[in-house]
Amino acid sequence: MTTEQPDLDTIVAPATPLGRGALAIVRIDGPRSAAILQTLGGVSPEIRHATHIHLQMRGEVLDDCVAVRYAAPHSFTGNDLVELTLHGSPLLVQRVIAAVVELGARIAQPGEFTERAVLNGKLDLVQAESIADLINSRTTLQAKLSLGNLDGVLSRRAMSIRDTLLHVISRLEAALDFSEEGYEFITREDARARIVDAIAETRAMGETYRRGRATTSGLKAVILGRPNAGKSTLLNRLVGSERAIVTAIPGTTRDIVSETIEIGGLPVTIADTAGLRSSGDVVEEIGVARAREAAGQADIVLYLVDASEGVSAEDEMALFPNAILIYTKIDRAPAPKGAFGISVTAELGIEQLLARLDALVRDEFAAPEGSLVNERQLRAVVECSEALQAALAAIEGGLDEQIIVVDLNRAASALALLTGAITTGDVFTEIFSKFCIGK
Ligand SMILES: Nc1nc2c(ncn2[C@@H]2O[C@H](COP(=O)(O)OP(=O)(O)OP(=O)(O)O)[C@@H](O)[C@H]2O)c(=O)[nH]1
Ligand SMILES: [Mg+2]
Repeated sequence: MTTEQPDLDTIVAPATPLGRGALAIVRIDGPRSAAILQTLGGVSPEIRHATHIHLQMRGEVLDDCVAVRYAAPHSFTGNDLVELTLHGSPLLVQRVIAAVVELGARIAQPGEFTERAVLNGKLDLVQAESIADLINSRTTLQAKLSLGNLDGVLSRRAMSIRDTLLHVISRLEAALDFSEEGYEFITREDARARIVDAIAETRAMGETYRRGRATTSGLKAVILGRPNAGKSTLLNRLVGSERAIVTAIPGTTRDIVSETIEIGGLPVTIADTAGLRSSGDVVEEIGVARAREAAGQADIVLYLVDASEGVSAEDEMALFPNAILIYTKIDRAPAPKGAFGISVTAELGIEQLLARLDALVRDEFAAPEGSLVNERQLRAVVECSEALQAALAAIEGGLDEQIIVVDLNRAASALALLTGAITTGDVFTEIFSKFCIGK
């Protein structure tokens, strides 16, 4: 059985990157997908059975492939859907797609498959967003967060708050209906307690955003210090290659040199910068300005001081109170008592530094499952939280049920907006335009 959706376009796109590989997948979604497969393959495979098919167009062979046909609503999108696993040549993929288009499909917009899945209630918005994040994830921790949200951890959290609010709303409304008889279906104290709980829970959700964002986008670390402190040497050691030029001449690095490595399960982009001093050299001055700017925006600042020189008037660590102070070249002179020191040349303190960074990233930035990961999600939670505060003020001020219900409804709608239970077209466009074609 297939569902008739005559108005829906049939769309097609490669689901795998256009390159050479063993296999390439083309997806066709919509009411004409099965008929198109029938025309190209001469057969209509049984639903959900991987079937070997020779694809032809006007007698010309396109490829032999494995086709799987899904019938609405039991597919990723919820529509009739066909997946063709072709040989992994961009030429074959293009020819098959051209044939499918000739038979009445159109090329899909970016994110259109996922958008259809959301429209058909197969995924909610948070889950759809987590597909994009999952595809873009570079570390296991990032993947874990996205998989959790795809599995509905965040959505369930939001929905459980919403359920509580709906519980309170329905009882307050029932009381309104029977106000003349003086019935009460929830005490004000009980309603208040539930609102207070919901406020605490939304606040906790809002607080996950900083970590959620850090985890999905990765962190920025900046190595700062005076010329010759050993910044470039440390960068090279951390990334494991001669990424930056190292010389004994102070003022070697001018531009920012950066490289991304994994620390504490997150991608951390480490930037090596120009040594801080006023040299009078135009190029160097620009480099120093860039170094300060980068450090101002960084999540982590490593401030390096040559142990044999100590801190001088030109040092600027006071401007970066959260910086990790590291004495360098301790093979030549010891770090001051109690201070942390390294030597790249003698391989001293490097393991400890890495362990410290690892702990810092895990303790301060790594997101637990169910964290908010983007601004859209945060906006919804903040809006909910504001409406709940208003509801609390109304209930504590002894205002009418009607007024409390308006605020609670606003809070519940904000949560529905988070998962896309109610959604405007604009939000959809914004979210799905960030996907690539075929997703
Ligand atoms: N003995 C010793 N020398 C080091 C160590 N680390 C760096 N050096 C030397 O210190 C000098 C400066 O190193 P760089 O890494 O270029 O210093 P920098 O802070 O990047 O300097 P600028 O780019 O000029 O700001 C080079 O000659 C390095 O070989 C170390 O741990 N021990
Ligand atoms: Mg340098």
